[in-house]
Amino acid sequence: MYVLCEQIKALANLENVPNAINFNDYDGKTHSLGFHSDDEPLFPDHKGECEIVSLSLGAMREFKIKKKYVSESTAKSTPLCNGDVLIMRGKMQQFFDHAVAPGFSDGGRRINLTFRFVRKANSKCKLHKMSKANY
Ligand SMILES: O=C(O)CCC(=O)C(=O)O
Ligand SMILES: [Mn+2]
Repeated sequence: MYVLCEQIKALANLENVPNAINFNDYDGKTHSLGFHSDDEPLFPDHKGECEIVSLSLGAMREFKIKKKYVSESTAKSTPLCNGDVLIMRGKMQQFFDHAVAPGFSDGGRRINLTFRFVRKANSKCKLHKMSKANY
């Protein structure tokens, strides 16, 4: 896992190695993720910014983005295909929501990994220790 985090650091030109990975398994076209933002207090740095690198594997799905507190009909979308890397950074989580829409798929399975920086990680966490995180 740590090697993968190092590769993501290089690929996305990150300053540090991510110390957390979130795994999503979309098993078929009905699985989806509603509008949300990853704005939990454990993610942002001292400037209130956070960096999340998302790797898509498998079936294509539609990724939607919209400003917070506005209608879902205003959302913009982009397809995420096998091998695509999407980077969410800056204050995006503060001002925008994102979602993975149902239905827009060939029906196959999609795996998504999001690489993150948890600022107040549990010091016993192996990945956190290996990343030598100091944030
Ligand atoms: O599956 C995706 O592309 C997005 C996943 C996501 O937004 C999340 O895990 O918070
Ligand atoms: Mn998210």
